[in-house]
Amino acid sequence: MDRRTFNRRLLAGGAVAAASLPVAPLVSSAAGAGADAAAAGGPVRTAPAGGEVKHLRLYAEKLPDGQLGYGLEKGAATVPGPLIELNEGDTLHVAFENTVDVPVSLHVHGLDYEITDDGTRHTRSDVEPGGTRTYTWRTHAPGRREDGTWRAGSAGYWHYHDHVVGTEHGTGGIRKGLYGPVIVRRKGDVLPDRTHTIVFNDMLINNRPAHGGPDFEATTGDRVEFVMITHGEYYHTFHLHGHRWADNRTGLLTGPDDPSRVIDNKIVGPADSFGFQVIAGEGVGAGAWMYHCHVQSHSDMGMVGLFLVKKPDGTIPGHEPHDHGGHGSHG
Ligand SMILES: [Cu+2]
Repeated sequence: MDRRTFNRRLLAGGAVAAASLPVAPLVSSAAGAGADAAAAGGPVRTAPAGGEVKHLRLYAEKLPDGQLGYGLEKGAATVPGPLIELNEGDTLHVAFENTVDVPVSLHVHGLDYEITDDGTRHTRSDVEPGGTRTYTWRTHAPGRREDGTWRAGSAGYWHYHDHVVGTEHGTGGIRKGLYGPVIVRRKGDVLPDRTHTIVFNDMLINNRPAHGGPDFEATTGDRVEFVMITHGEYYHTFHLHGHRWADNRTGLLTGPDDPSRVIDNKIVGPADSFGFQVIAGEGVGAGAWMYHCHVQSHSDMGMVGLFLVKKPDGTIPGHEPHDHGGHGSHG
């Protein structure tokens, strides 16, 4: 799929499409539904070694509904913003253009950046309306320091957000949608067929209306990755029905002796992020599998969406479309 088609898809699909990007190097570009990917049982694809210097253009924009978003091209902003993928050792230069009528910035978690690129007003690293600025993010592989201690690598499920709209901490920008996912992979990490981003932001998911999803589609056997980020004022618990993951860096066990705890529910608070992979419907089959905040009043108020796992023939047993106690569409 070429870039124009990709952007049309983003425009047509809105926030759901943005949160459902198939995976490709650096930034997700659309591909056929799993066409380029090995299903579970086939050979897995793994991340290569990093070390590349990459460039990206990113725009901050006002969306038609008054929210704010980041996008890869003008007119293509989404909430959450685009998934940025790197491999340990990569350097990324983000040429960031602010098309909004107030200063906006870009602040990243987990990666290496100099103080002048931290995206705050007090280092003057925000961008005036109409302005452009390049932020440089670096990553590194783990290794031993000269003193013998171990230095962690950059690999992880991270995120970026505005740090200046509304307050000195970007409280207004985050509330309106200026946030997005970053994944840094280690050489050999298992690559998913597709990646979905779920952001609990105050009492909403991906800034959508309560009870409005988003829903995510897969076919049984797909290797599906979720990036889960939290923003706003509240603590939540993220729960996914019928699927579990390991509470470690990748969400995957490395073998029978991996001591990581296996969970299907996780406490999350503002600016937390984690990720994991599941095999869709593994051991449980197709279905409209709910995910939600498990704080009961929060789920009752609509912090819920569906992981729609289809049979190979495309059907979902027992599922009536738009049947999750809400009115969300799915892409
Ligand atoms: Cu909650």
